[in-house]
Amino acid sequence: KLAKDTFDRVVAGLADATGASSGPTVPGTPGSEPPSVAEPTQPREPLPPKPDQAEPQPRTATGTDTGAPRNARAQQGAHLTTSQGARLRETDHSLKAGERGPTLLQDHHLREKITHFDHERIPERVVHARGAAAHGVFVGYGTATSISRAGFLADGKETPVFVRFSTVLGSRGSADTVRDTRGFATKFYTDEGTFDLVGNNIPVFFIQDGIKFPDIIHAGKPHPDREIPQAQSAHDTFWDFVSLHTEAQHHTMWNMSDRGIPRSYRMMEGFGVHTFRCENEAGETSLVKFHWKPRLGVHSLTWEEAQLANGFDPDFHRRDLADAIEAGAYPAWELGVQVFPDTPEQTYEGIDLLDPTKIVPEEIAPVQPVGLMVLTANPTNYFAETEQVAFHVGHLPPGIDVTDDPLMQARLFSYVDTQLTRLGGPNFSQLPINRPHAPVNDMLRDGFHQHGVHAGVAPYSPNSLDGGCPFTAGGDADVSAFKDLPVRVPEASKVRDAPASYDDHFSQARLFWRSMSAVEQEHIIRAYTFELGKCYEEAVKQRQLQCLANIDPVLCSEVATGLGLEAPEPTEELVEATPSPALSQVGGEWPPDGRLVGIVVDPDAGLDGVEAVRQAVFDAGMVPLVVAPHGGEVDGVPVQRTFATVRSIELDVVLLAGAPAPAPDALPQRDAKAGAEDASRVDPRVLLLVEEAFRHAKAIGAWGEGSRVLELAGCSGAPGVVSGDDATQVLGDVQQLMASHRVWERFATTTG
Ligand code: HDE
Repeated sequence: KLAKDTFDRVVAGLADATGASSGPTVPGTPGSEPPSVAEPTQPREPLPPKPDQAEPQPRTATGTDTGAPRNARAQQGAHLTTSQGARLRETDHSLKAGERGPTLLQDHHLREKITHFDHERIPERVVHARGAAAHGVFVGYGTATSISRAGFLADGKETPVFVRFSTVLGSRGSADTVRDTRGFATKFYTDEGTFDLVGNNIPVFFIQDGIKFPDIIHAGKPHPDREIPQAQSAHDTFWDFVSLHTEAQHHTMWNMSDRGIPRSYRMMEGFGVHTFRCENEAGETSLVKFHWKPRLGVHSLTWEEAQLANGFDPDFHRRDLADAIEAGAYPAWELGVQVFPDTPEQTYEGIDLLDPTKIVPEEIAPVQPVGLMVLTANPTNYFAETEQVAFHVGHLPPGIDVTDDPLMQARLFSYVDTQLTRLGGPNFSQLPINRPHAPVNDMLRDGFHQHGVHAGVAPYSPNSLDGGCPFTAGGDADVSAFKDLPVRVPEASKVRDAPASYDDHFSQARLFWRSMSAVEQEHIIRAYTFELGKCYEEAVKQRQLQCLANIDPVLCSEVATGLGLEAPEPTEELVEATPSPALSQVGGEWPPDGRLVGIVVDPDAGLDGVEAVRQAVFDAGMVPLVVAPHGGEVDGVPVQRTFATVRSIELDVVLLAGAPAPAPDALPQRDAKAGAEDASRVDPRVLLLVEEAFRHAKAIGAWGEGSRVLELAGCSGAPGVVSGDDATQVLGDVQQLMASHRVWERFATTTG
């Protein structure tokens, strides 16, 4: 309830500020303005950014407000200039000795233009290279003030945020829907300094100690000889490593589950992974794990959808995020915390809180909501913002601190180090997207790409020549971060080792497996079978089967059968694991905001009910897409997709308002088999759409002639397939089915 109030308030406030309506507005849908694209005839100022691209207020390198308008860009005036501001007469021809002669070295404009172009690319991130991001706002509920004095958590406090989602293994140009972990990194521009919560969509990690990070990443990345496969874990080096380094098995199980192929960034959970230490006003500390809970629920693609999307729309997640924000279907997450007493053991119910391969089930430590984040604006420029944003685990506000988790400790070192190469020097925090919104007065000086024009003569402390400025906070605990909590370090000898509790590598993988529904277990079995089936080395497959035997014998034997190998006996005792229902994605009902509803029409048979359904879809906060044999309009209704441009993966629901006959340019017809004659009377691309939507367990609805398509596709009367005479009634039934995301009973299972 609280979250809903806050969500409505944020969205309403935004509508007031921008004059935008809070409902979806896609071109061609009722209520939206037609886009105006005119050929330019006169010089004019650069186009202003769209309302969904409002960036944070620009600051100077030392943190003060520049007074420049939001979205101030390096584009001024109506005319083309050199980088020095000299007006250019033309830019289409280089300076040559005669029309057919050689190009002259003195052509500064040519050289400046080409040289800059030559240096447009910067090194991509060594991991998490492929990403998409958005601006938004975080609103505190005030419920966390008992554990942390961080000001951004106060009741009603609004803090601008920038969030970057990513895949881990693929390079910048790789596909979005690969099986992988997703990054979920949030920059809170708090009044007390920037807080980066650099998390993932999976709450555990492959390794317990940061020193192993290059190993797991080298194993997961493409093979060094052929540089294949791209953005995949289905290959020998990955499974070689994780089957030998068995602490990776829990994370691997999550990757093989539906969590490895999210439906949308908007429908992922996020986790801080490590345990943090929080401190309240009274100086009391507690141990805390951060969780992001999506308002739309946690949903995934099917494996076939993910594979199809990699080809048909490699930008599937990136497009989904930007479209939803542009349509006004703002994605939202509640930030929650699991809170544990800060005891010397740093364990909870026997679970080691410093071991990043372990979760604490929500059933024994509930996630308590502390604020709401709503993403409200797309980046204005991908490179300037999404590419240049630099996160760091050590960017912490007062009241939130690190722990001794050895993975976290290594990260504290790594993130600045990587930016030095990636962003070309130590001044990356002066880039607009990285500038804190709190005033900065840091005494850091010079270096590549220094934008600050620092005044004064004494960038050192103590000084008297600049009047002793800037002053430290001294003993004022309210304002100082890095308070250096007096946490006791156990008396110990230097040692390259881990505590005994880190030796348990299988019990939580088993807990996860046991918490899954039969459908989810089936998906996990098939994922392991696929991934290991893509390996060449039998020794690797057998070693991974041994790990599965130590997790669950049924899982192991099903995968072994798929691989045609013997299932080994467990080599470790199978500890009984109590299932955690919170880990399953099946069950529950969720809002349909921003979902895409395809409406297939037959222009030759009229659009009975289509307009009413479009309006109803729109009113429900979803996006109607009319699908027809050709573009343009049908009976005055705009067509958003043709049979040539639509594929099932894009649609959450398929509605059939007609049974369009094959177009002359359709796919080759089926040959004369039983029933083929009937089927050939409907465009085969429509049948394919329905067949795929059915296989992907999506809701399907039809009315009038559309019901004939269901008959021909052989799915009439099946679960989740609705037909009737009244179009809006059909839509109503379909909407109910959509609330649970998939028609789960359509999936076959072996374990249920
Ligand atoms: Fe990262 N990680 N990481 N990581 N990580 C990077 O930093 C690293 C780890 C995560 O959208 C890099 O700026 C080490 C855990 C995200 O810009 C790099 C270790 C978690 C992102 C780096 C870890 C993450 C990164 C690459 C083991 C989940 C993308 C570029 C000690 C809690 C942030 C960069 C963005 C990015 C190093 C482990 C999440 C190289 C050494 C655990 C979401 O510095």
